[in-house]
Amino acid sequence: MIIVHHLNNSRSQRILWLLEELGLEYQIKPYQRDAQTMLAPPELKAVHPLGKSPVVSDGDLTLAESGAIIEHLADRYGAGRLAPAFGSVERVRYLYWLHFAEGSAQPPLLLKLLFDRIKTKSPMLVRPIARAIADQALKGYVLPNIERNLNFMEAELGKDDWFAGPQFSAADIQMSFPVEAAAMRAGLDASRPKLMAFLKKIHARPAYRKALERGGPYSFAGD
Ligand SMILES: N[C@@H](CCC(=O)N[C@@H](CS)C(=O)NCC(=O)O)C(=O)O
Repeated sequence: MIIVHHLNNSRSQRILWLLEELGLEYQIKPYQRDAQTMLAPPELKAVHPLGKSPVVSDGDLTLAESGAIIEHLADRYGAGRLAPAFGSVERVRYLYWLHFAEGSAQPPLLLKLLFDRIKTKSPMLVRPIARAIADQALKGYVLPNIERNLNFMEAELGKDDWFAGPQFSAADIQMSFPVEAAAMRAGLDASRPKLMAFLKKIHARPAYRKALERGGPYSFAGD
């Protein structure tokens, strides 16, 4: 039995969605973020030393890192579904987006989340200074990188219906988190119609909805 160590409002929602798309049986072990810090509870460190979610137990295997989990599950149980054939151009695009999501798209989104929090939550006495530093980092580095990434993603989705090509793939599941996070808190809006249409299409998929039912509330609020 596959067990998904699932933290509320987190990337592990993608794994539930993938498992629903593949029609596999699985168990959810739920964990709750600390309401103040948004961090995962210490129990997750007993499952994997980094104590982050998602982590999947699959028989003797314990695997963390969403991209690796998605690739493993699609290769082991997909029987050709949700992953383009080895040797095809789409396979390379698939690999690219599987890695881009966490390697390039998420870091500036996480930095924005942190700097936005510093601006509103630092102690009153130092808040003006904290705000000035955060604004400088946001303006000089974070926001231009988010903008460039979103422009690139929008242009790529103009080439085909999905990130890796004409067929829906697990790369779209992996990319859903940064696209959802950008829509929630980084200004992605109707000015980028391809990305907005992508969100609409994935949200309408029965497996996406089923995964939400099983995983519980999901607001893309945390990282
Ligand atoms: N690159 C990792 C990131 C894992 C990660 O940061 N997970 C977040 C949830 S979305 C987490 O566990 N945050 C709580 C914490 O850091 O304590 C992946 O894709 O699995």
